[in-house]
Amino acid sequence: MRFLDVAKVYAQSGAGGNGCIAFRREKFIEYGGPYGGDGGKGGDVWAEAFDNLNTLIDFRFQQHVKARSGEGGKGKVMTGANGPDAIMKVPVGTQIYEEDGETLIADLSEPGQRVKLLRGGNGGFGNAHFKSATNQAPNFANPGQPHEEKTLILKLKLIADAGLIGMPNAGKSTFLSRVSAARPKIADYPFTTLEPQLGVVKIDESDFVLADLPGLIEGAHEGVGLGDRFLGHAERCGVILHLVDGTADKVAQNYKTIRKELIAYGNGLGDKPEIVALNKVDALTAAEIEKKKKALEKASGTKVMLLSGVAGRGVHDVLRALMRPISQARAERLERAAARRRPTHVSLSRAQRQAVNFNAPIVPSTRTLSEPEKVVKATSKLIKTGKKIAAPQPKISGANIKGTAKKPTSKLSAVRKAIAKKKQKR
Ligand SMILES: Nc1nc2c(ncn2[C@@H]2O[C@H](COP(=O)(O)OP(=O)(O)OP(=O)(O)O)[C@@H](O)[C@H]2O)c(=O)[nH]1
Ligand SMILES: [Mg+2]
Repeated sequence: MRFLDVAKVYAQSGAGGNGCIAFRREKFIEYGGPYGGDGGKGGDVWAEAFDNLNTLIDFRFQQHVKARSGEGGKGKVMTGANGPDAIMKVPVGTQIYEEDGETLIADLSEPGQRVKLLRGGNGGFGNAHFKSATNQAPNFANPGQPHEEKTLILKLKLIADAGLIGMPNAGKSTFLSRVSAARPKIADYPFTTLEPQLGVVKIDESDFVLADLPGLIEGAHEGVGLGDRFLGHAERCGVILHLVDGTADKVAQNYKTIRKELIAYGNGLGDKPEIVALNKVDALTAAEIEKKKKALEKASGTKVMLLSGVAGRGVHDVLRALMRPISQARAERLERAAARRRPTHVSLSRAQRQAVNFNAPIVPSTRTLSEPEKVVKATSKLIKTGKKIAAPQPKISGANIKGTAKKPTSKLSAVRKAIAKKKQKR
């Protein structure tokens, strides 16, 4: 199977179905009224990450992904069928970009992860929907919403735990074939490996995925040789195993050239944990090994491991050294995944909401309490403190005691009294 790590795809969602204009015409049903159903919704376009895929080659042959449109509504208030969704099956590690190739839309880094890329149009309402008291026979309906379309760039960045980096002929493929069941092409000419190869390495009860990447040469970031296109696959690696060909004359210079390319590529490759190994030590004398190791240690500033992919020397030590940063990177990845799944919504108290929403201090109410409210407050204080305090007694007006109440003086009796006074005067 061919390896393809970049693909351009035209995606289109489904349009919504049109609403229907129909009227109920039945014997003995007078004024049957509007009877047109709504249109169905158009299909969405999704991308889903699958574990068992490892190349974007499918999109070389299928460059158009289209979801079906919703069906139109029908008479008898029948709603049209929804258009089925279209699902782009991509390998885990695929990044989806806008047409410019730089604006990231989605990064599918976990199996089963799904993302909706385009939304299908809603179906239009049929004329039965518009029936109202003032318009009992609407003779109009909505058309369905149009589809959405987009050109997408898919980029696959393999999810390997460790990446093999080095100049052509450094012995990268030989090392991969030594430590895993992978069988990459090995030959003594540069650029034998033209596309990344993966292998599963087993070491001390655990295993990891090692990626053999095509060789880099000076100016790779400007497109020299195979360019730095494949370095994208090292972006997600937890550690880089930098192999330096021990049989070359200038090991320190070769090391620096590759470092320059990693830094020029960017995306954090320059800062990734790196393990430097002097390869092909089986073909060197002890003095040569010592001299080249020293030169390499000076150039890299780290401990240099001695390795021979062919003879198997130092292989286990290198694998164990790789395992440490790999475990750390895995733990970080798990943490990130857990953080993504953790609900971000935190419910706030009313006081916190008030402070957040209005950014205003919480001021106690200045309203004077009514008599019953005072009683309630006093009682609740009593309950809280557990103290005995006298509950306020209700005021007793004279009207409540028998015999003491003043007789109500009506207007009529006042008038009668005034008439009686006048009579006495006469
Ligand atoms: N003596 C010796 N030769 C080796 C060793 N490892 C690899 N070679 C030889 O080096 C040559 C290149 O090996 P490859 O594994 O194809 O190198 P590569 O780094 O994958 O090269 P490209 O794919 O071209 O980048 C082959 O002829 C191997 O036999 C080693 O440990 N010792
Ligand atoms: Mg190779």
